[in-house]
Amino acid sequence: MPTVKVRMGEVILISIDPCQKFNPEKTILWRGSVLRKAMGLALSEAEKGLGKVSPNPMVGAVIIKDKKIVGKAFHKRFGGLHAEAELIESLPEKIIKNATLVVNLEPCSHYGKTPPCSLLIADKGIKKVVISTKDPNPLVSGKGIRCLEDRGIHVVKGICREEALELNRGFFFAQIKGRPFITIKYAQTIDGRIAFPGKRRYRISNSISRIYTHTLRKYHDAILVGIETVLTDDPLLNVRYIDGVSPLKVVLDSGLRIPPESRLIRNEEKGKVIIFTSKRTGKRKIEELIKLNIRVEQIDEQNGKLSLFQVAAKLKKSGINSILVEGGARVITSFIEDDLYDDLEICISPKILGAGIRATTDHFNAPLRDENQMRLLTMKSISNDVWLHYRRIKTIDIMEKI
Ligand code: AOF
Ligand code: ZN
Repeated sequence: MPTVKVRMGEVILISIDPCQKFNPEKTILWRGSVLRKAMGLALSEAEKGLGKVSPNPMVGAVIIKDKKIVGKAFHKRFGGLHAEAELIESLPEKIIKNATLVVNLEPCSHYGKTPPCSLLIADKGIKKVVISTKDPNPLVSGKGIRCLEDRGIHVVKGICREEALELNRGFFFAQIKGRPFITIKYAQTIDGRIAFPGKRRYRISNSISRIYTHTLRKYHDAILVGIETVLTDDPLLNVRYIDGVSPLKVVLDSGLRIPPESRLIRNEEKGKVIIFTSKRTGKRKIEELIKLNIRVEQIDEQNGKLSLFQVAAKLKKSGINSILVEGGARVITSFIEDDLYDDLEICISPKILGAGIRATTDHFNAPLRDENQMRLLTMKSISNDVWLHYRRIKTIDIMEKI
């Protein structure tokens, strides 16, 4: 039975329960919302590629024949077959002929790692293709749709568009804007403190909120923190408590103060840590870290801090479509000051600290800047904590143009 599934708290995604045993014979769709339900299933399929396909988008596909879903597939790994090709290869030719294909992204039209899906679809005699959105990739953008229409295939567009945009927001945003989608996340007390003064460690959010934090982590390609956070908290920055692939871990460390014995370096999963440091950092220190399998990138400084524009550009070049900024205050302030953020995920926990550090530092002064206007996407209570998810109007405008 179709269910309403809430993913990451902010998206209501109509989907077929993925735990339900898939029985193509019995899956008869209701009239009227047939396409939305089929697209819900395609989106659930697509999401199975989370953590495995980036920087490619997550794509799922479904075949409908005689009003029944007869097959489903998804893009399984970066460089592998696209969802449509996976699906077409898995079914007999006579089933595919004259069928309807439902897929959450415009089928591609380029010769990349695999031949164009749009040609394959046409060759196999599919008569109707249903998509959520255009592919913003300039190699495809509209050409896949045109290729299908030129071959007499009816293309229905815009089904579950919002959900599809949300699922691949990093991919869409990075394609259009040329930088990763950036989410700033922090937990604060009800008196607005994110930490004690000095180096004392203190946990603000509750243990159930922690699971949500790890869910946020697995929906991003990279987690970024400043060196102060590493020195104070000695974090692992991986996905725990839930299943999921850990993102790339990024540390901003202009003086390369990171201790080789920190957990981030000791527990390093191969090639999963990048440290950005200044061009003034001595070669010896850098070499020591490289020997430990850590990637170190030297970048320019602006106003005494590392250039976040270069950080964002280098990460995008490394295939990172989305970044979760996890603090501390200096780093959060810098991303806001440099206009490099899209979403805010703020946890408010019923604790009172009195003296302590705020999310933005004192020198920061941006009263009522138009740039910072946001829309509340969701508000949820997790045990005793409240989570606010905001998105900038600027970012919403960009996504709406797709
Ligand atoms: C589709 N179906 O399942 C995916 C698509 O490097 P390649 O050759 O795999 O091409 C990657 C691009 O193809 C990617 O940037 C996006 O535009 C599109 N991804 N297209 O028809 C799929 N994953
Ligand atoms: Zn393709």
